Amino acid sequence: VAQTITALPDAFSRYRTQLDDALRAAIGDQDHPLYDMLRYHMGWQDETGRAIDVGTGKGVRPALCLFACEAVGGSWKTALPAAVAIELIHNFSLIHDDIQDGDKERRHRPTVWYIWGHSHGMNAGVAMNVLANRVLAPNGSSSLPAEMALQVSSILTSACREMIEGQVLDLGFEQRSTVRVSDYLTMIGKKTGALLESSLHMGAVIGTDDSRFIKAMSAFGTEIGFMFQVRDDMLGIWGVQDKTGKPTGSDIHRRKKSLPIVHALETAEGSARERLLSIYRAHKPLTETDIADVISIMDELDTAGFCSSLAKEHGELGLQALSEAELGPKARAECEEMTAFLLERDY
Ligand code: GRG
Repeated sequence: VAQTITALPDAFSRYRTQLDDALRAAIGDQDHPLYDMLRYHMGWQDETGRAIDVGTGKGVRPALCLFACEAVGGSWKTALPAAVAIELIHNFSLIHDDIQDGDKERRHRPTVWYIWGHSHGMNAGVAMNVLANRVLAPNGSSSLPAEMALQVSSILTSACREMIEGQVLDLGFEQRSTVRVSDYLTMIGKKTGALLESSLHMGAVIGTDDSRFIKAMSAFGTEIGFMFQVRDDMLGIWGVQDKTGKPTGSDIHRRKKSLPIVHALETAEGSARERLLSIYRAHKPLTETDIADVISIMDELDTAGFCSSLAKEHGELGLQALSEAELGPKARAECEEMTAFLLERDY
């Protein structure tokens, strides 16, 4: 996996302070064990409740939402409730995903369920979801006009439903011996793409009523959603633990049907195919040799090259879709910069 040469785009950092303040306000400071778990997950507290600041997630979705609002001519602060809601929904999905996958670590820290157990992990995830809905409720803390809050909330709810559909497909793939690249693309379009698309879609809807801009932003989001998950899958195999928080080869260890393995299973022939199938069908934990063999088969098949090209292709499709609307030159340049960054990110 190539080193990141692109610097963090300004759009991913310039909203950060206000976004963090708004997220903290949405989660609140109640002295109650539920909120301790939420604040722990966000990286604001340690597991004993002491305040810390270890840095949260990358905040890609809220940044895209605020950016989209600004890029179509709106004032980005008006989109803060949508940005907060999307980040809370994303974190709800991560808390539940960690339970479903049995992951003990996320963002270099023990996961919520690993500390408090499955039941509390489920409670924490659902609470994140409920708080997200409350931020956008017309009579809630949202500063959006009621009609706008309703419209944005409906975009977010649909995306959340699609995300869960995608997660169900993904879990189903683990039980199947054959998954085609096309099945995989359908799955990630839902699991990851829907939320990324809705980030830009909501931001654009808040910033303008010009449907060309809204459509262009939404189409851009769909494509960078594909790109984002393909890159995520590459990092799950060839990523470096210090950066990603996951050991190199971690998705092979878990027999996840991520894109690299889907590609390898679809294209390998002869003894390589037999070897892959025997590793993926066995019911015992994978050995270091199994993992090294899978990686060497992927090398032979240039699986990394296939994944990179696919990611790049979707990035280009996204930028093409944007050309349907005439964004200002600064906004256009920033879209290109964000696309390049997300294509090459190593964390
Ligand atoms: C069971 C009701 C119910 C819901 C669960 C678990 C779930 C629905 C959906 C999971 C969706 C999921 C985990 C998608 C993966 C998307 C992805 C690439 C996550 C990593 O996103 P980053 O890199 O994370 O933006 P950070 O840490 O930066 O926030």
